Amino acid sequence: MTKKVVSVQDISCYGQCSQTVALPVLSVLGVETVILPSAVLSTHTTSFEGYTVHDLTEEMPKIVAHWKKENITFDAIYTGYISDVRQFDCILDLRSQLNPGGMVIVDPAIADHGELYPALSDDIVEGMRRLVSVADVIIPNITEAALLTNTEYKPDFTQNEIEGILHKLAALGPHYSVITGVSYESGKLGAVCLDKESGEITNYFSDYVNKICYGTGDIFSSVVVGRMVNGSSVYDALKTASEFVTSCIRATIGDDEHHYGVHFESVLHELLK
Ligand code: PXL
Repeated sequence: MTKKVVSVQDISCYGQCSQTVALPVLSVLGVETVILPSAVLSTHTTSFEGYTVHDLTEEMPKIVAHWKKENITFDAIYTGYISDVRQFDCILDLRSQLNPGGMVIVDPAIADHGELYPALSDDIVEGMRRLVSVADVIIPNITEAALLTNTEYKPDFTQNEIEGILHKLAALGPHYSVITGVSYESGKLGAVCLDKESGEITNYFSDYVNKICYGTGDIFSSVVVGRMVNGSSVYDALKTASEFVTSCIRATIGDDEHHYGVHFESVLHELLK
């Protein structure tokens, strides 16, 4: 049976991130994707100036209430960029009403390169900790992992330090704590994961491609969600996601005009394998 996922994140109308990448990626992985938009923005907030933000905090509970009346349920809740701290109550309600016992996968998309995203306020971190505490899987980058665990950020954490942060993330609640964008040797970049129950840490690294691209975290998480909701192990999900993001970045090399996202469309077929 086709699995059904609700993707809770913003619509950045232009910019190849959040809902506009979650939809195609999850669809190609054979998952029915329902969206609960947290906000509508003209663009995402990291590569553009003067973007517009229309917050949907008031609308979200009404959408959830209607779904409840229709007896709609989900196999998984997937959350990304949340534009206002008041939205966490709605997401926790969605979980208890429409997804009891289902999977919760949280990409705490709040920060990168040591900085909170510009349109967010500091209270988003505490709200995100509440959501992380009910998650099965969390997929922060290094900056987000540091913020969630009150660890001072630096760009070059050692393997020991990363593993210390993984244990602190696990203490917040999730079964699987992943950190993305980790590198322990030059030429390799990937993700590390702590399974709280077994205590096992697994790593998957792919070839590092020397180009900075936006939107790759959202593509990575969408692949992990699609694979895991279809029953794959966390290791296989991380492997598919890392290799796919690497392909997306390679597909964007040479197009210097394309600063805001990656050309995922030309390699999307790789997910059909
Ligand atoms: O890719 C994460 C993301 C999602 N949504 C919005 C963003 C960002 C990152 O900057 O600004 C609106």
